[in-house]
Amino acid sequence: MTSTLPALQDWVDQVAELTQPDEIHWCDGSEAEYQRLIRKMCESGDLLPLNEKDYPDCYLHRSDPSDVARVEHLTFICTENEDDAGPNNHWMSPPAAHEKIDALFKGAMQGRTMYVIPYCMGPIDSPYARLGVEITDSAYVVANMKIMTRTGKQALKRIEKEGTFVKGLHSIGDLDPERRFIMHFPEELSIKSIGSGYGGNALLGKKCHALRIASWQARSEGWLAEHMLIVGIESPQGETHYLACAFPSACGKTNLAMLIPPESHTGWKIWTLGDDIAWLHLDDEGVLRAINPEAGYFGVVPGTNAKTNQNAFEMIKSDTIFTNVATTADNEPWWEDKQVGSPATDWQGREYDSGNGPAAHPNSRFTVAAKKNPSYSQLAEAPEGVPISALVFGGRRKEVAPLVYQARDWCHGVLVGASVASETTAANIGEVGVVRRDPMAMKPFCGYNFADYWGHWLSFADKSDKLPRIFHVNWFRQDKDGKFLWPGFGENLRVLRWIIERCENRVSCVESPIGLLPNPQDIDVNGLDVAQETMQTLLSIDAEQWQEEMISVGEYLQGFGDRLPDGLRQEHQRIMDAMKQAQRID
Ligand code: OXD
Ligand code: MN
Repeated sequence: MTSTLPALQDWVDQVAELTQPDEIHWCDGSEAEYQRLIRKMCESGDLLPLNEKDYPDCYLHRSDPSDVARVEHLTFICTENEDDAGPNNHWMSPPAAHEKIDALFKGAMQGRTMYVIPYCMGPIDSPYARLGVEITDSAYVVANMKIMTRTGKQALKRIEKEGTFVKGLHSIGDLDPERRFIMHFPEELSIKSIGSGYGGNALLGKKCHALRIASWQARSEGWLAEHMLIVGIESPQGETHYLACAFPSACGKTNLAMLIPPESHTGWKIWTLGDDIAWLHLDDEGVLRAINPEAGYFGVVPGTNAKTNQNAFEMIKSDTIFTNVATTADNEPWWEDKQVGSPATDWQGREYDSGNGPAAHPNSRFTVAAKKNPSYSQLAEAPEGVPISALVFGGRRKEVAPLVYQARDWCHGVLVGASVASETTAANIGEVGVVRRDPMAMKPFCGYNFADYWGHWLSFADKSDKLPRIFHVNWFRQDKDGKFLWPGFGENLRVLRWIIERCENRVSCVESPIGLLPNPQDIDVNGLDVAQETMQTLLSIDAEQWQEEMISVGEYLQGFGDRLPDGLRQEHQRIMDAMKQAQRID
């Protein structure tokens, strides 16, 4: 196959010239092609079939033990001007980056097949969708991209019609961490990634395109590309509200997107539109609408069980690619907190020995089509997306942040988003459990200077008076003995209900210097074993802790120097003053 679009054909030819593959395969995105690749990988040992009876069409891939997560320290934004990448990114000049990485791509595909994957991020007929082509030498990447995006003929047709697409070049190289780089060239709409076959480093449609490059595109085109799930909440009366929620990696976005209403909430329904990424556009009426650019889930497996996420638990019983989980003696996939079965072989293929650490890697993943989710919303296919009532930020914080609060207005909401902090998780290589600032949960994913990004966010206030309300939640608050104060999971619906009531102006709130808090009695705890005292704690704000928090936020923001938008600086000052004022009154 070839393409009628010279820009595409020329690029494919140049890449082949550089990387010297044995053959070139243009992916048509068909089921037959997927099955052929699966068979080939089973023959080569790249995939291991799992128990066919209980896990039909499920496979296990074991990645190189040095290649198990995103590598933020090896991820670069390569813009002409270093300040455009900002202090939030690692930067390299485009010529230096191309030279460095092209040297590694030289001959990298010798003896391998080069796959060309045309893909569409978003519903194929959506004006909000964007196109890309990934070239890779990994059949595992092709199979995952088939599940995660809309690949193949229709995408190619649209690329040839529009002529614009993101170029993503990927090779697993020799998997040596010393020769591993994930480079982004937003000004050229291109990505080059080598040395990793794992997740966000290799499935270029996801973090590299749909967040880093798209955030750049979004700023120049007037929309937002965000690390947000999209969920619909339908009341027993049939009223549905859509929320887009940003949480740092591995903080429960997938669980929240597929929440199962607790027994106490008969008649409530949850509709999943996306679990990781939202592209947000203002429509002609000024309503913010969201599409999910992805078509599948690449979710963290450990912790998934019938109680925490029944939908995911059921959905990954067939047609799923597992990466780095353990297996049981009868070849079923196994992971920590699965709550059934026990591990015989760990994620590295060794006989299980608890002395070697967890059986499944903490960042082990499932790849599965979104349509398999029992709570999948057909509106995920709607070209116009869904209208968003509320934007919700959150982090994993043992203390400081209350269960929920509302930002006073859009500008305050941008500050709330910019102040997000969370304890780090295994989704990135690095220390786990330390609090770091993760503005809008985009620290690893914003493809340009955060200061400019906040400016872009602030500019929406001038474009529409129908913007969503903005909230902050924290499901992870603990008491002094380390016990979670809030039950989380399905019970989070109770908090989402308060958020919706606020959007509908149906419930009052308590004003505080940090924002608008619920009256404790307005969060329905009927049937829950949560004492009123605990609710008070969950909704309390400790003046001293908040003083420290806001000083630390201020210092963080100052790190962006003159580029920091005045609007954000003033908003921060406003909160500092309000806190001082409140202390004087106390
Ligand atoms: C992800 C992540 O894989 O955020 O979604 O790390
Ligand atoms: Mn994510």
